Amino acid sequence: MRHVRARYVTGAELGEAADVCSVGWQEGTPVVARGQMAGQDHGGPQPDDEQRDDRARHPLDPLDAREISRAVKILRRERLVTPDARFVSVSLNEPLKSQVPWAAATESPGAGQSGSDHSVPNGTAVPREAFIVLLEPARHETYEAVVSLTADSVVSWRSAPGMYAPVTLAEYAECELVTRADPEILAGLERRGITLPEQVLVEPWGIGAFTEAEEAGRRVAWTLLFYRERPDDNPYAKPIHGLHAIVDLDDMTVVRVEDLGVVSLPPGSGTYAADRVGPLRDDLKPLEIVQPDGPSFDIDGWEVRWQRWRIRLGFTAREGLVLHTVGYEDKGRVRPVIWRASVAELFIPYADPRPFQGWRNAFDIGEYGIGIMANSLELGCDCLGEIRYLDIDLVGSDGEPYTIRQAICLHEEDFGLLWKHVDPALNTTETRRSRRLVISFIITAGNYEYAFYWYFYQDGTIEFEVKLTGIVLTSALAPGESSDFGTLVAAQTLAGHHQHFLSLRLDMAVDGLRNTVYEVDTEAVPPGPGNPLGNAFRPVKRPLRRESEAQRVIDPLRGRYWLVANPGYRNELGHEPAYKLVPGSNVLLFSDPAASVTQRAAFATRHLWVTPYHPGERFPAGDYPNQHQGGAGLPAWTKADRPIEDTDVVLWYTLGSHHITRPEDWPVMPVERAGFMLKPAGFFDRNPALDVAPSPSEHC
Ligand SMILES: [Cu+2]
Repeated sequence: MRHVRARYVTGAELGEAADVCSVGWQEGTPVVARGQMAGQDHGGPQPDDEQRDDRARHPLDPLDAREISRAVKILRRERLVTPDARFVSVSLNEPLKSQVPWAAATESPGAGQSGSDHSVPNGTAVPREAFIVLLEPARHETYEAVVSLTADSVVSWRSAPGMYAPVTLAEYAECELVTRADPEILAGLERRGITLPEQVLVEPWGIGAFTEAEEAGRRVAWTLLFYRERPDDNPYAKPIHGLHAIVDLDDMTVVRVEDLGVVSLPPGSGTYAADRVGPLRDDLKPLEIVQPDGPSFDIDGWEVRWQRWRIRLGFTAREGLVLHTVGYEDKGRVRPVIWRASVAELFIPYADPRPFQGWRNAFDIGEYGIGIMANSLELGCDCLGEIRYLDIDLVGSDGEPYTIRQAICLHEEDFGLLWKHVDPALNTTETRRSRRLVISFIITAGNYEYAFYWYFYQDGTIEFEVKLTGIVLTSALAPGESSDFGTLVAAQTLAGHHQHFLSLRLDMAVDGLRNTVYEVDTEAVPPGPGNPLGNAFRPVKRPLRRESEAQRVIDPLRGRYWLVANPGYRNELGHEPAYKLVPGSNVLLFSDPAASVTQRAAFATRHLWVTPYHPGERFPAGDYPNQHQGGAGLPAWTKADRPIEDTDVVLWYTLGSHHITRPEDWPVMPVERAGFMLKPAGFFDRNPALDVAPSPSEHC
């Protein structure tokens, strides 16, 4: 099923609703002020379809294809955008918190609001704006523009000097063609016995800080080459050793080619397709998820309602899925939990120190963008049960919008036990099954797949999980050669050890915007008069008062977690309402502190950073990590050591997955998981899932 866009109220309908006098949002029925319905009362022209569409959107709805088109059209009309300009992204320029009713409501005592009334304060419509990143290859410049769709004009336009725009999908494809056609590359391929360049896979990689003097100021990428002996082979089975092109992406020319010497191609084909792996198991009986009455959630435009949860969805070219205004309905009002959550960086450093292999690291968000890598889920079998999908609209390099159909997946899952107790004396059993709402999207980033899941539970818990799969990155070894920096997964095929670091940007709003973050460790009490039996332990809660105090690492042996509390309220038991961030398994960077890769990914040197909210602070490695020398983002902002107590805070959680490769990861890797939880801790007065009904006995 396709998602249903919010419905615009026609002028005729509005005329019938004579008492409508303010601009506002009500349950699925956006209405406009009578005064704005020109032609009805004021004799002006009818609003055209485009303006009408503006008003039918919630302020946080992602831009649709028509809005993307209009934004590009307005920018081309008002500014000197050359025909060669390449559009990197056109995404919603998100309104200020104060412009969105949910946030306004969270500022007042008794945080939260009833239902989902989206009335805009003061009767003024929130302008729809697009944030555009484009590059002018001939000028070697990156530009940022804000375009107002409401005012039909350019609000701001500036170049970003010295910043290198991310690589677009079109450039990625063109770089492959240019590299394959380069005479030096062709000669290098021939030296390796490869005469079919069209079967060579070229992967452009971000060059980071490794440019040479003659490449200074140029927007370049370097390449890894792989070969498909048969067109349907797995290219990563035949890494082409030692042949690399440095490509100027603006000019789309090969700057230089390096040939480090020939190593023969590994013999394997690395196939994993069903028709090429031999006999398939045939002993699984069907397992079907049936929801005869459909799923229990509602989707209204980009708002999702399930059980007590209220969530708005968004999507950007850079971050992919975004959660907005996550709230939990409690005693008749929606209590805010998160203002905005997304994966803000995805960084993968590799361990191998050999020439060029040592350059391998990727900032999949800052150098490319994970929204543009989203899979269309119609082709696979990624979710099971009653699925609802959302399409997303993005911009192509040429400024034309395109749609990724079924990019976001929503479904419910049975998740085993929610709670249970048997009272033997009464001979009673109370058992509740857990159901969770799953909101997900999956990307293909070159060799790897990342599947991102947000889970919402009936007891107020939110969980984030990433599933890593796809194909491990390989390099070729000479026959008999081995390496400490990877695992031999097939003859002459080294799967390099590496790590994956996700930076989750969690703009929290626990019962409102003013929150304080505490670190909570558990400590043993020294034996003595207060602990005569030596058994005592207790949690010790310490507020993180300034940014310098809020750069922390996990400590599982102390049971460390971080509490995001609202000091302005108390629950019925006297606790500050809070959510705790509970780390799962995690790891730190192994690269040297002085290494350029560490400098560029300094956010990954800590698991938790807390900053005061600033609308311009969105990406932990800075706005333009591509070719950046390092130090941008979190390390730069937090130098100011701003106070973070009882204020609007953003948590940045670094989630690391450590990947010492295994033979079992080849030729395609079974899913590896990593994640963390946000759990209510004093947010409620008791188990909030007591009111979940027992399952009908015929289902047990
Ligand atoms: Cu991995």
